[in-house]
Amino acid sequence: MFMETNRLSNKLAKALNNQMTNEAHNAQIYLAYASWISDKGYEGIANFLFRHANEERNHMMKILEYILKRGAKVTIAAIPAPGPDPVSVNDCFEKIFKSEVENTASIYNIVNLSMAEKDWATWNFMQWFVKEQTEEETLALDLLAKIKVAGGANAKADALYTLDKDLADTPDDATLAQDVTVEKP
Ligand code: OFO
Repeated sequence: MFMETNRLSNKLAKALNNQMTNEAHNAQIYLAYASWISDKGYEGIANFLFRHANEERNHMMKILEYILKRGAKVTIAAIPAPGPDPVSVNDCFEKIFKSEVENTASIYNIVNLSMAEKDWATWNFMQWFVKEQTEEETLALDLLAKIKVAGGANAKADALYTLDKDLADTPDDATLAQDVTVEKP
């Protein structure tokens, strides 16, 4: 008999494996939207979204590493397709916000599970994702604010042109309320 070295419950291992697929799915969404918008000629926005696809893949890898390090089994599953292309830049940003909010719900679900099981290692690991999701939602809300100023669903070509230029230089990370200081509001 070998000694049991798996430090994750079946339930948590399953939830974390699912979350890996969610992150991969989100990477596909960003890739699809970036390609769609690049085809429309908005390279600044496309670049921003391509960079973000990489972030989602990194999230997936982070979870994969964690599962392995806790001695549980990683199962690589099929990634669901990203769904239909957006119909406008406004629709694209709304869809991004929606998928980030859904992802937050699924992260919170794992936090709840880890708390119920008193698996503090997983709880602690997941706090990085809780903060990351706050950042991702802030970023998505910023996109919605920008497209609103540009005219929302009726945004005209010149406003979209400016938005495209703006997003080309937008940093990948948002500043969170908890990171704000008097010196750096
Ligand atoms: Fe993985 O952060 Fe967005 O979804």
